[in-house]
Amino acid sequence: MSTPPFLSISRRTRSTPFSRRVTEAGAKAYTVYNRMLLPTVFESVEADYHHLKKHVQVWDVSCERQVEVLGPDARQLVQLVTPRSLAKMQDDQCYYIPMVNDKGGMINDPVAVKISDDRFWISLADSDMLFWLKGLAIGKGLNVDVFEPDVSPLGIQGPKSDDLMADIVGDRIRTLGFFRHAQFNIGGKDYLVARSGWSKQGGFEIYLDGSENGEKVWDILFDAGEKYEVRPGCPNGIERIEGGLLSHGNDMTEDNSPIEIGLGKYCHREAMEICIGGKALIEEKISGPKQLIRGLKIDGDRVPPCPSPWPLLDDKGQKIGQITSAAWSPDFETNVAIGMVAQDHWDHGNTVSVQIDDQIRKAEVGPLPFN
Ligand code: THG
Repeated sequence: MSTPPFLSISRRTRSTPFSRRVTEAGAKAYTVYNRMLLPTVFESVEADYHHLKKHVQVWDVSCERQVEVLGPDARQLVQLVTPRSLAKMQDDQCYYIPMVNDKGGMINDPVAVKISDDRFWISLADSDMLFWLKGLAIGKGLNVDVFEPDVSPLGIQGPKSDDLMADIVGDRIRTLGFFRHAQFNIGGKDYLVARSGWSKQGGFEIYLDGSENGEKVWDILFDAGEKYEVRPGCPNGIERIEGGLLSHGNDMTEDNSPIEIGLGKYCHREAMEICIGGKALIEEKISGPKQLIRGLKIDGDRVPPCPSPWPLLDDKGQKIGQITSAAWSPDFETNVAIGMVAQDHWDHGNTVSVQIDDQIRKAEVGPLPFN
C-alpha cells in the first residue's frame, strides 16, 4: 500500500490553543473543520473508541468556532436563522438548533449557547455562518455586533467525566443539567462550562475564553486525570454513529431539510412563521418528508471507509437512498451506518441493498441511535 498523503499545515489551517499539546500527545491524523485543525485519531479509531466508553478523554474541539451575537437585537437575529423557538430558552441553556437557508435546507446544526437575551454564542458545525449572520444583521439593520470571539471549546467526554471535573471544580458540577451551563473556576479563571458534547458517553465542554490559557487548562485536566486514565481524544467515528450524532456535510447538506434528518421536533410553528426558509418547512410538515434519516446495519465483514455516499438500491436495482457514514462496531458486532432512505423503504426491519464500490451487500433499516 502507498503512504497516505500528509496534511500540509499553515496559517490558513488554523492551529488551536491546544495544538502543541495535541501534537505532543501523538495525534496521528487531522482533518480541517471551519478552516481549523481537528484531530481524528490518537491510538487507533477502535482503541480510542474502547477507551472513550470506559474512561475519560480530553478533546480539542476548538474548531467548533463560535459566532458571538451581541446587542439588543441578538435574540431576534438568532430566531431569524432557526425554526426552533427560542421563546422559552433560559440564560443558562444550550439548544441544538437547525439553521436553514431560504429553501429550508440545512446550512449548519450548531449548539446555541444563551448567555443573556442580548448575548449568544453559536457553536458551529463546519460551514461559514459568520458571514451569513453578519450579512443578515447588516441587511436587516439590526442593532447587534456579530464576530468570532477568542473562545475555543474543550471537550471532557466519557463515563468518568463527572469525577474528573468534580476533582477540579468541586461537586457543584455534578448537578449541572444536560445542555445547561454555569461558570466554574479552573486555574484561577472562570470559564463557561456546559454539560454537552459530541458523544453519548456523558461529559462537558469548557469554553476556553482566551487562547493564552489553553495549555494551562489542558495540563490541569491531565494532572488531575491521571487516576482516571485520562487520554487525549476526539470525536469518534464509531461511537458517534452508534449514538446517532449527525455530521453536517456528511449525513446532511443544504439539500436536506431538518424534518428529513429527524429534527422536525425542533421546527416550531411560531418560529417557522418568522425564520428564513420557514415557509418551505411549514409546507413540508403538512405534505410530509419524502425520505428520512435511518440507522442501517450492513451485513458482512468490516466495511471500507465511506468518503462519498454509497447508493441504496431496491430489489429492482433502483436507487432509494444513500449511506453517508459507516463503521464496524465492536460492541454491536456488525457494521453500523447512517443513511437517507426513501418513504417506501424507511420502515424499521426492511432489507435493502447497498452498493459499496463494486460489491453489493444487504442492510437492515432501523432506528437511530442504535442503542
Ligand atoms: N458541541 C459544541 N458545538 C458543536 C458541537 C458540539 N458544534 C458542531 C457540532 N457539535 C454540532 N452538531 C451537534 C450534533 C448533535 C449534538 C450537538 C451538536 C447533540 N445532540 C444530542 C443528541 O442528539 O442526543 C442532544 C440534542 C438535543 O438537545 O436534543 O448533542 O458537540 N459546543
